[in-house]
Amino acid sequence: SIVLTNIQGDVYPTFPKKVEQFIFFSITNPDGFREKLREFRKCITTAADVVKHLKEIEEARKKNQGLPKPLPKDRMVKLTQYQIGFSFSGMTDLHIESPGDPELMDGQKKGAADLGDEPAPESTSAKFVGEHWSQEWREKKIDGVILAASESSDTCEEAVAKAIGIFGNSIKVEIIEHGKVRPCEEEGHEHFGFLDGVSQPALKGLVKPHTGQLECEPGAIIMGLKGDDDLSFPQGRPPVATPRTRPSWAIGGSVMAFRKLHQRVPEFDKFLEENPIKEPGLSHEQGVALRGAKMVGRWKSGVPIDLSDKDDPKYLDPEVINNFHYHDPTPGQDRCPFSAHIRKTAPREHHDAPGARIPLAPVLPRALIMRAGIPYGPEVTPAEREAQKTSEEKDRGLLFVSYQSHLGSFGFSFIQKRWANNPAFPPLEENSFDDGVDTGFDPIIGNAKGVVRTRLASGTNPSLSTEEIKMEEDFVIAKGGEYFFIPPLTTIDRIGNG
Ligand code: N7H
Repeated sequence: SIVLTNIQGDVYPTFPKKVEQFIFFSITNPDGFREKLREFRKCITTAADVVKHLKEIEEARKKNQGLPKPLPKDRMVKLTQYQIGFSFSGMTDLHIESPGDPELMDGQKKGAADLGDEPAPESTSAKFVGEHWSQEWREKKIDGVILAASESSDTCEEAVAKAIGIFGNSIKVEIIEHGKVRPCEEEGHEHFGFLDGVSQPALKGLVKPHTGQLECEPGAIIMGLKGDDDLSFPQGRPPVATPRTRPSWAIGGSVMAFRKLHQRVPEFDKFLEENPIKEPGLSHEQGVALRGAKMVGRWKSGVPIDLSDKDDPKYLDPEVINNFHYHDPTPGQDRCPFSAHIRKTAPREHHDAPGARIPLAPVLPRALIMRAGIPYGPEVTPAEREAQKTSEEKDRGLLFVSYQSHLGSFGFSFIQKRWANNPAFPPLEENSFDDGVDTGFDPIIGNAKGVVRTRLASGTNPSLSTEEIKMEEDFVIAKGGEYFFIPPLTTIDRIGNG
């Protein structure tokens, strides 16, 4: 059974938030830390708390129906939310055993070249200077992270001060990352301008899915629950799912992937301006917007291009917005390119070709992640827009967060490495067309530094599927990140009690 009071609340159902700070710390005194953790434990927001909070927000919304949006301040439900997690070095300090995830244990820095963030150690190409992890993310020892999320900058700042105050000198604050939703109409949109947080998997048994919403067993996200499986592919036989063996202290836990992803917004806009889709009856602006929608798989509003070749608000209905499968009427890419960000990272229904080397069908319902990121950094300035270039002093992007029960089998790093960074995914013999052109990179996050300079992606031109866009620059650059085990509350108690 699923005990919501034992699961931390950003894992599921994820914190509703406007402002969030991530406090990355090292543990200076493990015994002192355990003692302080007993006090901090009372502040942690559980899944049960968030579920209750979301119900209150919904009720407040209903009461406010007909009133102008956003909700008047006095009717807004306020809650400061906290979560805590540990990197493998922190787990070692606190004598937490390993939940058996090699990438979590190695840490993200060691895996950065594999994620495509850094050239492989043997490559010394000067071209890639400035596109690496930032110095602080390379050098700091990160043992854990505290998330503090709230409704306003002031309340979030207070929450951060309170958390740091509780732990006192048992920790050293190494890095703080500041996330904030974008202003006014852009609220909920990431910096390229697209609505984010539209498609989230519904955990079976916990959430009644909207029409077409992707569903997964809770074990894909939360350790030890149904669906926390390992898959093997014995030759000539159907794939075999084996439940992972989890020690009791890991049940209810999850792995958080944190990534600081710098976004080059003026450069992305320049690329679209220079590569509009040209079709009779389409203005330059419409061609620019269509190219962007084809690269992402949704219009900026969130409307999926698989459903509509126009940015039509009638598709924004929650019962419609996720109701597509890329298979209607054929599994081709006339409407949504195989390379589009949302199709690369969640291919939905995929019909395996007979004899496919690695069948995708059993992987798809498991390769779903819970996303809980937030934008960071300032809005693009008029000077940057004019220069079509990100200013050296401005850093903006996404503090990407995902939760999964295992990173490399089906979680974040599986999706990043095997799908987004892999120009041959989905493989040609499994595509419905065979014209000798690779699908190409995920144009948004596909990443292969030190291997290729110019990234190609096909399928984004509806009248010419073989046309490849050539991206000389990356639009998203990882500046740092780490993986954290997010323990269940009973294990937080166990750690606190030494
Ligand atoms: Fe992505 N973007 O603005 O283009 N993402 N993403 N993402 N992403 C999604 O459905 C974006 C990143 C996924 O179920 C949307 O919420 C940007 C990483 C997955 O249909 C938009 C960055 C990874 C989905 C963006 C970024 C993923 C998804 C559509 C980095 C994992 C759900 C809105 C700066 C490795 C797909 C929505 C589905 C959706 C964008 C990062 C994965 C607009 C800018 C690193 C699984």
